[in-house]
Amino acid sequence: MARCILIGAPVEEGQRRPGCRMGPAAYRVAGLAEAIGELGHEVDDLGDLSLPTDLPDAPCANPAVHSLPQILGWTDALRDAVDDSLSAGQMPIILGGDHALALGSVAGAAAYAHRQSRPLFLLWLDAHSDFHTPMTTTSGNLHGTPVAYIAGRDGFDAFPPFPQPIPAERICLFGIRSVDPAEHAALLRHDIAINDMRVLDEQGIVAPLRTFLKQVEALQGMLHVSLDVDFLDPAIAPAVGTTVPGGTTFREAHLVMELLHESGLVTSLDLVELNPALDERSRTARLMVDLVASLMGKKVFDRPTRGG
Ligand code: B3U
Ligand code: MN
Ligand code: MN
Repeated sequence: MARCILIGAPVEEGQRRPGCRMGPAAYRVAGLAEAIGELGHEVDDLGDLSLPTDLPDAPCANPAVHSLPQILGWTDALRDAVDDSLSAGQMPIILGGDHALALGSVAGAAAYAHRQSRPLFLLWLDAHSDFHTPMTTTSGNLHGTPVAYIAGRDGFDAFPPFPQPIPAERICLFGIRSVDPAEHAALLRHDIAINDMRVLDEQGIVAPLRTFLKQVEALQGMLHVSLDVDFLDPAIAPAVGTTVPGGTTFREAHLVMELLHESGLVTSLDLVELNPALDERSRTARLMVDLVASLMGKKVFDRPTRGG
């Protein structure tokens, strides 16, 4: 059984639409702690992190970029919180907040993994590749940049150096269907596993996910999972600012979570981009809670684990 710690991260400066700051509260109202606790896990709630008050002055050569000082502040806070909870033997579950929070959460996981001399792997469940740097983004929204930071790309001069960049072969993008031209060009130069919707339509979700999980297992790695609400089809998960049609179905998403549970490999988790102001009677928040329950071991019917 895991010792989970919920970390509220009311980050919304990584994009322009207000509302993500209410995400942590929406997960609590939707019963996230109770759902995890019912499965027999220990669960604590750290409450919400707050933005440090002494924000650095951070000019950026790309005039499109906004809210850089705030995102730098959140990055520090998230990195320390995730590193501390992993160091205390807990499984951090970050309640976002937009995806810019992963600049810090994955940095925290990487700092801890580095000290333990364990390889860290990243599973990015998202409609987007989030592979911009602050220099290439045209929207100026830093929630589109974490994978590039984590992979050690140039262009993050304003940020602390990423503790131990994750080699491209240990990163898996899963469910993507919206990639900007600059991201596309950069992805071609990196050996990141790109399971876009074309791959998932053709092969289903099981084979590509098992391939990646086997790599994690072979190296006894740690696995950080970053779940963006827009990984899901907007028909079942409307509460997100950047809906992209053609996302994963309810059944595919649960199967991903069940396979992750069976693997026993997940060591930290982000829940990002939930915007409760766009939700319909909490249905997206409740779906995300149900998905976390599947990830933490909830089953329809308990049968012996199949090999694979
Ligand atoms: N690639 C676009 C759109 C985007 C990225 N992440 C989200 N949207 N959620 C950008 O703005 O960087
Ligand atoms: Mn994202
Ligand atoms: Mn996204």
